[in-house]
Amino acid sequence: MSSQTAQELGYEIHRLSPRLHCLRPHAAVSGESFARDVAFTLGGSSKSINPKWFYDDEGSALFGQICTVPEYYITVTESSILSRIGGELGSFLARDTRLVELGSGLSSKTRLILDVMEGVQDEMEYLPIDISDVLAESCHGLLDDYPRLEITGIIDTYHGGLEFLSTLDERPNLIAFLGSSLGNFDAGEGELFLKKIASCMGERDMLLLGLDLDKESGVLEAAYDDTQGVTARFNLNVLTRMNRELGANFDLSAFAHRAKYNGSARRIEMYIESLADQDVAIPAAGAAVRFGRGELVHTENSHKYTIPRIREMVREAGLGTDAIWQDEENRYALVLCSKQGRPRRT
Ligand code: AVI
Repeated sequence: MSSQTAQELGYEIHRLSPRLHCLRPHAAVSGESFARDVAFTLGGSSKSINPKWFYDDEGSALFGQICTVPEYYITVTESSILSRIGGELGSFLARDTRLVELGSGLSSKTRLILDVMEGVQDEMEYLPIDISDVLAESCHGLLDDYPRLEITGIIDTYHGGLEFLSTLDERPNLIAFLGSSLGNFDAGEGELFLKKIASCMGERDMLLLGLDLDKESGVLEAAYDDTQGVTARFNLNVLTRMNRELGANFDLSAFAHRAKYNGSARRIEMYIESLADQDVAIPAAGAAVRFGRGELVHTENSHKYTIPRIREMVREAGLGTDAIWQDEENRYALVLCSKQGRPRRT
């Protein structure tokens, strides 16, 4: 893709090194849209905060820490499956398959896929898409370790990044959407997003989807309320962000983190509970919000899946399931899908 096309699509191009450039939309997510959004979601009788606001620098770093706490089995389990299936995954890749990653964050699991690509390809291309600036930082480390790798980072929403994908040349893409991030979409929205991904896929593209499987509530609640309190800090950090960016006056000691498993909806729900009757001003949002003692502010859903449900969602998105890999305890699944069913290289 030429730099002219990127500019026509409304991206600023930042050349960070000869093998790394990042694209950022001219109209980046601004403080104004954060203010507008929280004014709306905290303004009604049932309060919520969109989890997309979790990921400022501190929130992204805290999420990185969550991935290492013993109770949060998701990251280690996914990584162990990826390490185990390397050769098999490699058999699905062409010599020119480009890796596209939605929500790459710290790119830690990316390395496991790049290791597979390194065994199959002479030149490797990686296109991470993430709303957070952490993307650029993590890419520098990858360049040092993979001398044959070229990276184009897209600092944008998933939707923006997927639109960008459709402007690229005909090389096949392996779109990785890992960490069970699909689970954070609202009910119904995840299924729609899967359809959106499928609509951007060509005949030679594949999707590698990491999804957390439904399990005992105790295991799930511990994963989202770890004993070190990292998830609590991650959840409450959104209030600190409002204090800093929107001039709000949240007293963090008057709010607490809560995580509950909702069995009928098959999801973990995270909340921030107000520990007192209190009023909070959010000047940049032009809002004064009253919280009652015990009132819950919904901050995140994390949906959990069964294998039949995954097969159904994939089918409804118009894709076929080429492979499903699980860990020994059936905690987590990695699913490879494509439009027509991908033959393996022999
Ligand atoms: C990013 N996402 C998949 C995480 C999850 O497990 O739902 C976010 C998270 N929230 C609390 N802990 C982790």
